[in-house]
Amino acid sequence: MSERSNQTAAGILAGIDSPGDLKRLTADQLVVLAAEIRDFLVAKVSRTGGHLGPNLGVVELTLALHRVFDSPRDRLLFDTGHQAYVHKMVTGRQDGFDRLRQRGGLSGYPSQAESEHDLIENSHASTALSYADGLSKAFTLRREDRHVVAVVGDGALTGGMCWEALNNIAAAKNRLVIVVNDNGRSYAPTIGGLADHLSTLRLNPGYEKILDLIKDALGSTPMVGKPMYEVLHAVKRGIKDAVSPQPMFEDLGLKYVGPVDGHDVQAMESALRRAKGFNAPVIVHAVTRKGYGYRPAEDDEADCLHSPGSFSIETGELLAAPAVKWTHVFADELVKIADERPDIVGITAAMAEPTGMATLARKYPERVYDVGIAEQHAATSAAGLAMGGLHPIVAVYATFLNRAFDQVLLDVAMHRLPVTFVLDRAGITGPDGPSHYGIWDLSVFGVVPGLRIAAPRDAATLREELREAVTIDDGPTIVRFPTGSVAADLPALRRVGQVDVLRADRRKDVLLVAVGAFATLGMEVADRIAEQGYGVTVADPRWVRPVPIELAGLAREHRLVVTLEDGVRAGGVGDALASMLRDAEVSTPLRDFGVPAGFHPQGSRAEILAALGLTAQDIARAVTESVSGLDSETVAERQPAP
Ligand SMILES: Cc1ncc(C[n+]2csc(CCOP(=O)(O)OP(=O)(O)O)c2C)c(N)n1
Repeated sequence: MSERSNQTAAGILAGIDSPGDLKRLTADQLVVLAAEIRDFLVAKVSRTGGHLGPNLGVVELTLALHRVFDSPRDRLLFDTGHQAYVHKMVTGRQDGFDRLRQRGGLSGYPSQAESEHDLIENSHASTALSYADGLSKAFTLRREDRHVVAVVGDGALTGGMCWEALNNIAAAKNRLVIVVNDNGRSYAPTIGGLADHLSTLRLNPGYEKILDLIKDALGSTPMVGKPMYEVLHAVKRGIKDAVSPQPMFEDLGLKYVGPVDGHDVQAMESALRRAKGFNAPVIVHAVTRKGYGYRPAEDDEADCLHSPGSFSIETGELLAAPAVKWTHVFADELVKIADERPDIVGITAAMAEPTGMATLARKYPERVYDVGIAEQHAATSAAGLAMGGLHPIVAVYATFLNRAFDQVLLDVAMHRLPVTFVLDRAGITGPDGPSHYGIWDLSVFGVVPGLRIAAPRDAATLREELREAVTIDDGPTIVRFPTGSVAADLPALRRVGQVDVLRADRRKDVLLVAVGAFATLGMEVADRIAEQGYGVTVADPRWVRPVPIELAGLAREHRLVVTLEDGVRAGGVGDALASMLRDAEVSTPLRDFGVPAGFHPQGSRAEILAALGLTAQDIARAVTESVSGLDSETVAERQPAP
């Protein structure tokens, strides 16, 4: 490996600006290039943070793809898209890596705005095969002579959409290449029947022999002639049926090529060329190693440095000082609750460590279920667990529960089942960009009858509200909190019904209803409004759906109601409170501050909130203008108490 500290592209890499440049390289040059790419990735991602392990694992695979296919005429689709860095590097975007995932910088996922080589921007897993199915149908119908190639990980293959797509792809019989990037891992080792099948293959000593066999035969013969293929095919069938998933895919009606050593460019190229020639749906099974070529990533048991923040190149250790994160508070409290209540079980959708569910799994392994990247299944499986007398906690990122709306609505809520969904990374998250923002949950799940949503403001209320959630036994609950470190506890002055009052000035001009972690922002806004001579009450509803009725009484006493939430305004808590005030015939005007519905670009959480005008300064200015514009009648004159 060359010098890791090398920050700019050098050697062969510096001369690669487009896929055409790759096609001119010799086999030896490709080996050097792969090493240079790894150095580049490690150097850049060590500074910006980003998806390291997955990209180190697809270097050769990506080079082979671009040499065999003709992007953008042929369409390369990356499932999830977190493994597209190498693709970006060879499609003219090396310079962007200094500002990877930063505001205005290179996206961490494919992005149509960045390049004609990119198509799918969605970073939610298991979609690429469906896109590919549609694209290949379109090319066929329009008689366009173009190939569609989808790269999908074994982790993403645990998502149900992939199987729905495979079923259709097999039936449609169109020309389509599916590259399964099988590294045996999602974040952690991939779970499930398919994963077991694939890992049996990897562990089988016969497999190594097959790889050697294929390598020997194909390594020196990039273009495999038909006779050679027939021989190999015959040899492989003999050994491989016992150790590969070929029969499974072939039973589905898909051709299968593999297993291929995904770190051997020549072998990958040969397999892809063969697949390309089939003119039918075909699976190319590439076996790779997550984090390949960078020891700290290969050795990282938790997730092969799946997506670290900035880190030391020498050791792979993170540079950020450890801080108490929302996730840790949840994880620790969950274990305490589970100690007391044997009916508490956990579900994670392939994200045990990032959601904190791993803490429970370490203590009670038999009480935590990793269902794979299968949020819909997670919700309905939780319904089944609840029907069986347990209280499941489903811990997912807020953005990913969107997928399971129907399951939450009908499978869980309609059956009034006690399932608690814990939504981590709610609100504006940051560098992962628009498809990772957890800004839809309050609106989307706010309409689910019988579902109660808690938005804790700090560590103490997270513990408290989680405990309240698990005592609710006649329907589902959501507990949602943001990303990052948890700020200092914000104690309440008093509790009115279920509402915490955090500040109560003598003058009652503005009632500021702050949702969850925005309570801290609310207190800052209140300070600024108070400096202008207005009196402010700051209330944290704690449970935001249904909206607590106590807020109607508080609203009646004030001249203006202001809501602050870290979620889309449309259908959010502000909307819900406005509707509740109308029903209660409270005519106090309401201004709601939240995230405009839209696909907001990446950046740090603070940058994005500032761009959206969700800073104490901006909100205070707007509120002060509103309240100063109100007539000076007293509240009592306008609204006689009922
Ligand atoms: C619907 C959904 N759930 C969860 C995630 C979070 N996630 C991102 S990558 C990943 C693992 C993907 O594993 P795999 O497809 O095998 O790719 P690898 O990282 O191993 O290359 C997960 C769970 C996601 N992107 N989408």
